[in-house]
Amino acid sequence: MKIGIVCYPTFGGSGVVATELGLELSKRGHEIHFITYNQPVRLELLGNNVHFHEVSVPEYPLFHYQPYELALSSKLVDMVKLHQIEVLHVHYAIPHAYAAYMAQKMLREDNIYVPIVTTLHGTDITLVGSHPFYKPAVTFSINKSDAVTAVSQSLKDDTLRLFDIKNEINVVTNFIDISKFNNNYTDCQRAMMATDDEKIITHISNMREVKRIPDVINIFNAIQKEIPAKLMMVGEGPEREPAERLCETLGISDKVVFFGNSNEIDRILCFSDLFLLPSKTESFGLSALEAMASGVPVISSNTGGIPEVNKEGFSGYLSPVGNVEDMSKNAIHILKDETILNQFKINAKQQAKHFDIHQIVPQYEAIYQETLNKCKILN
Ligand code: GMT
Repeated sequence: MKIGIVCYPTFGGSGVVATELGLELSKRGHEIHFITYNQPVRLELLGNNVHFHEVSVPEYPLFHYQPYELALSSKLVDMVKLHQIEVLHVHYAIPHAYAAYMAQKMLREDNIYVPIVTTLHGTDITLVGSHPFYKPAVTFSINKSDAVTAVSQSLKDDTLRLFDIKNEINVVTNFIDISKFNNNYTDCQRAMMATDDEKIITHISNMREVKRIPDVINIFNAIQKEIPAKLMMVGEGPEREPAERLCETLGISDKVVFFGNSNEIDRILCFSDLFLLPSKTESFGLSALEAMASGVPVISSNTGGIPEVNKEGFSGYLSPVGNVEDMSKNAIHILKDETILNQFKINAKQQAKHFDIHQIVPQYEAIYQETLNKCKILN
């Protein structure tokens, strides 16, 4: 199949999922065309079956906002025609589903029908999409897609609650290539980060308010009072600077390392003992799954889709949003006893296997095929 994938190419779960999906589909013999404004961050190798088409938005001084959707829908039209793309899979509703719908309409003028599969990722629904300024366009684009998927049952429920949806929503969970998270690195550089008696706690995110970064720092502060520990903060975002200041105020700056964005999170997770994800909302929590795949237990909030990923008392613990005391207590419980910690590490890895890429990608293939068949009958 020739599949066009539209996503945000930046650090962020939806772009990571779209990229990994495209790479796996190409390994399974499909021809993949990434259509976006930059090469996706985790897309390092462009093979024969994987192509990247850049969407450029010319700057024009008259415009206060440059019209990205317009440039994207025009590019989609051109690429579908040039490469005979059969299915467009758009990740993140805003503005991708909307731009794809416009492209579909334009192509129709030339008697080309390309079905659209829209995958909802979370913030496109819970934080941004449901804002009254966007809601009518988001509702319309979801209803006009030929197939819709959500990355968790919780996100499907939220979408049905917040929007007037006429389309069926299929839950296709996020996934992970377990083999990429094999932490038997011979060069796992733990010794560079901590002494043997120190535990390593990690948090990875794009450090926006929704991630509750002060909670991460406060949980770590409580842990380090009981157990020698270091905190690895990975990612960039508006909450980073306030977090660095909070570390200074608490007098723990020497125990916290801020890495910035990293393409090698598997190398950081390979020496981590515990992962913190106290988010206010999270449709899935891909970073928690990546941690678990590396054998790192997770202390998280019990919001959104996280309980579908992190299992209470097995792969980690879940607490109500903002309950720093409970999260700290659970973290210390896991970390203070080596036998308990090792059991949680084994469990975390086992739990991650439920989301292996080889189980999930065929679900997308089936949706593409079904959608194509349905469209052939209708046209
Ligand atoms: O939350 C982020 O930092 C990024 C955001 C995105 O759109 O890339 O993540 C959302 O999609 C991810 C992939 O499906 C999910 O794992 C995240 O839980 C979801 N974020 C939220 O719902 C806040």
